[in-house]
Amino acid sequence: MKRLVSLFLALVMVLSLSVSLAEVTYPLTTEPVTITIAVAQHNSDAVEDFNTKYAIKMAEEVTGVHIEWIPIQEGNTTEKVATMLAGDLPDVFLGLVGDTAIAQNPSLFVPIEDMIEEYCPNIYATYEESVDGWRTFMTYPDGHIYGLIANYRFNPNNAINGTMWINQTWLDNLGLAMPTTLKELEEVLIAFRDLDADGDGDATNEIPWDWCQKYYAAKWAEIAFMFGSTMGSRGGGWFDIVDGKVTGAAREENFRAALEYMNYLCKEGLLNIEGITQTSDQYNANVDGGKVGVFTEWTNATHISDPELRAQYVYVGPLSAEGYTFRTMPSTLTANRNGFVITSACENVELALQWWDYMSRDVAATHAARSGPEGLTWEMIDGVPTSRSYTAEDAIAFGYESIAQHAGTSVFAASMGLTNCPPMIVDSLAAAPGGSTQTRAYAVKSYEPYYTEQSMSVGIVPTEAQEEFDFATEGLSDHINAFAAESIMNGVTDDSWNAYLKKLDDLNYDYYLEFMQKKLEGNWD
Ligand SMILES: [Ca+2]
Repeated sequence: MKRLVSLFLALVMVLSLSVSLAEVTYPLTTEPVTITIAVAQHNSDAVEDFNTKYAIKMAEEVTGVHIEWIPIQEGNTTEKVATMLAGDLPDVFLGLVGDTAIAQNPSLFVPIEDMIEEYCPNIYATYEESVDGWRTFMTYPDGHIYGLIANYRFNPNNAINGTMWINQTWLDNLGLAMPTTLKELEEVLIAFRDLDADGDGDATNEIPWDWCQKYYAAKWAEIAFMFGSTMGSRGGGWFDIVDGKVTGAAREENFRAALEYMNYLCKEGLLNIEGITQTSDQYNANVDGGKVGVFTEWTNATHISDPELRAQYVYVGPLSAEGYTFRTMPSTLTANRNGFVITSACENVELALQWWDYMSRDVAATHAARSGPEGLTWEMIDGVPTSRSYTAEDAIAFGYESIAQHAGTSVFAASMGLTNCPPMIVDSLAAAPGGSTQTRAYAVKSYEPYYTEQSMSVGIVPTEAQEEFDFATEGLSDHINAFAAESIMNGVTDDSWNAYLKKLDDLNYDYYLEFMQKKLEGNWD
């Protein structure tokens, strides 16, 4: 009965829609039309067939446009996209191409600046209402717009990568207080190492603090921040910004201090030395297995599937090392101007635009495109899209038997829709009481006082400047990461530090900083 009611409601929604949007008639086509879309697939997405995802299925039913999906796993996209650009173009790239690919190959893409208002009336209205200066943000140096925005307009939850979590039950078992400084954390780690914190009778099977350089939310950067070093920030790179000036964070003494401290922790068995090399699967298995006292993650719910174990972990605010203040550079813009990009191979440009406009038709539709059917992982409360705490039973009731065991985790959330490339979402979901989104929001909030005053601007870099930069700074990131790994494993000496600095010079680090200064100012003259 409940199912019938929601079906009826969905039907009413569809019918009322065709009334309210006078200029667009659905279906968009009565002839069979197929559009191929290469799409960035979230690493945690457990659903193979995008056409079974709720909003996409509904879009085909209403618009009559069939999509043939080419999913490409995130983190694995560069080479595959390059191959496609070299000859095997899909009709559309969704969440896969960046500024550089477009600026370097403009003939492979369709300029759409004169088509948005006509073929995407809903999107146009949203941009006009909610995105200040959208034309400037989206227009390339050649004067064209090639993409429509995907992802959140801005989401505070996406400003940083990891937040830090500690097992409260272990603290309670050992009669320990919540640490408020890195020094206090060290005392806790010693107890986790030496005592049977989880109470299973074995005092040697705890990993006091785990991390993983191959996992975006658990890299050494998360520990460098505790020493006031912005190296590896989500919103930056190998630099800091102080009073409007880009500065060389890679040369700073606090970066060295962070690496030396990590080496000390590893030697003492307080930090998992495997963090340098272990895969993200290994890391997540350690965390999911309840072996870890302290870790950094998106939230405690990201990979812990057992709700009871998940509830043992609480967030720790940012901890500062002695003599330093925590510091990180946030990413202030999550909107992807190259979200939905039509290529020169597309024979149905208008239909492609209209299909994406249907996916973007209103606030609820944008959330459904990312988070699945209303009433499961999210719901409308007083007209506000709000995340919802849900159980495996709820998931089964909505027809998600095959992934119900992942209910409450990022795997389930990522399987609902276009996780990192939905049509632009103006405001992220409001927090559900007790839900993991709320926990993420609270955890992130505790970091906000420690953000740099300014972060990198988001203008499009001219092609020549970008090409010169890519060429001149090739190997710089590898050098920094290799030095960090070596230092965490074996420590830092004056000799190793000086050799590292010398090679930074050789790899044009000064030029790197000058480039970042120009980018910050948007000044390419
Ligand atoms: Ca134990």
